[in-house]
Amino acid sequence: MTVRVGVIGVGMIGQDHIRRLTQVLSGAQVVAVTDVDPARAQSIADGLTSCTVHATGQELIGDDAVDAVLVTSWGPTHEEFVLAAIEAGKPVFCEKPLATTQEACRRIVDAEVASGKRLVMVGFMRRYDAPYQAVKAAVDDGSIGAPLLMHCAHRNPSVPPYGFTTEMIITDSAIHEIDLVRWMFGEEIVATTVLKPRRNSNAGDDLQDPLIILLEMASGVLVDVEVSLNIRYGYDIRGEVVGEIGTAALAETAGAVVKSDGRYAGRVPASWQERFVRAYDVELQDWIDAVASGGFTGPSAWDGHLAAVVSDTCLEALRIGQRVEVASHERPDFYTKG
Ligand code: NAI
Ligand code: ISE
Repeated sequence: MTVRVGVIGVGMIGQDHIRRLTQVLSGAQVVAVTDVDPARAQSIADGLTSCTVHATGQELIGDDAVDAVLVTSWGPTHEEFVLAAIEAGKPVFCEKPLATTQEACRRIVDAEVASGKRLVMVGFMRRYDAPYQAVKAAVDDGSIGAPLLMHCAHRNPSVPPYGFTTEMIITDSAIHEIDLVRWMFGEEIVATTVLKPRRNSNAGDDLQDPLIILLEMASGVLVDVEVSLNIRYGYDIRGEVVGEIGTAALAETAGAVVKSDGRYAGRVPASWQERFVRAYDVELQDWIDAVASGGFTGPSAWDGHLAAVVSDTCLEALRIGQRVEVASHERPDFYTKG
């Protein structure tokens, strides 16, 4: 079966996902697109075979030719499109964040549970990244002993000088680590503290960049996350788990480390598109295969909801400058089945 996909929001990642669906992966066809910028939607459709341009996301979701929906519009618009896809009974892949508040995520969870069918996958692609999977394997097989700490760095070369807020450092960037450590250690985050180091003078005037986010896991594992959004030298994602008898760290580079003339050098990726290119491929292929077989896979709406609960807690910790405990939430049975 070829899965006929409709894409809502054809900006940076929407276009990148369309490229992989049409040129890299198998089993999918992009049959419809929409964007609040209709000219952009039209120019993307013009580059595809038999692709309809819809005026709105709702219209696209209602199109009988669309089997499954890919939501790659701005975060605040995700809720309405994911809810509409659930209502239409169509599988939906939603880029992170699932929605921008825990209340909005909870409405999605409730709607999915009420529908009786798992339809939502969230784009936490780091779970599909081979280096992160290798670190998790070392944690799971006991070769570094019980994990005690994890050091993470999430460095972007730059973000636009306007429109990117300090809160988005948490809700848009650190949300990846929030999901990642729940997956890495198979347990929940119970408390968080957010620290404000000296400000990078390359950041926009209103941006407190970098931030240090401390995440306390239920077992006592402590995770520190440095998020720097204007570090200029490249897109650098680091992670190292410290265990009782060893450590496991993301490999420094996916390419070669070249040693010559008394020096060594390797490439720092330029962007998230470059660093995680394979992870996005594997993630979306996994989704297409699951949709084609009538099943489900990947990070769930519940994962998206819990990530939002923690990111809301981080926002509170940032606001009051103190440690804040994360409220516990009982997982509906619906999300433990299968
Ligand atoms: P972008 O601004 O480049 O693209 C968003 C597109 O959505 C724009 O073309 C905009 O016109 C369109 N749009 C906004 N509201 C819409 C609506 N109501 N209906 C239809 N179209 C609408 O943003 P970008 O960077 O592509 O991010 C999109 C989403 O993907 C965000 O949620 C972001 O957090 C996520 N993202 C995820 C990444 C990952 O590593 N998994 C990487 C980059 C973005
Ligand atoms: C962007 O939206 C992403 O999701 C990238 O993966 C992340 O590294 C970046 O910080 C975000 O702005």
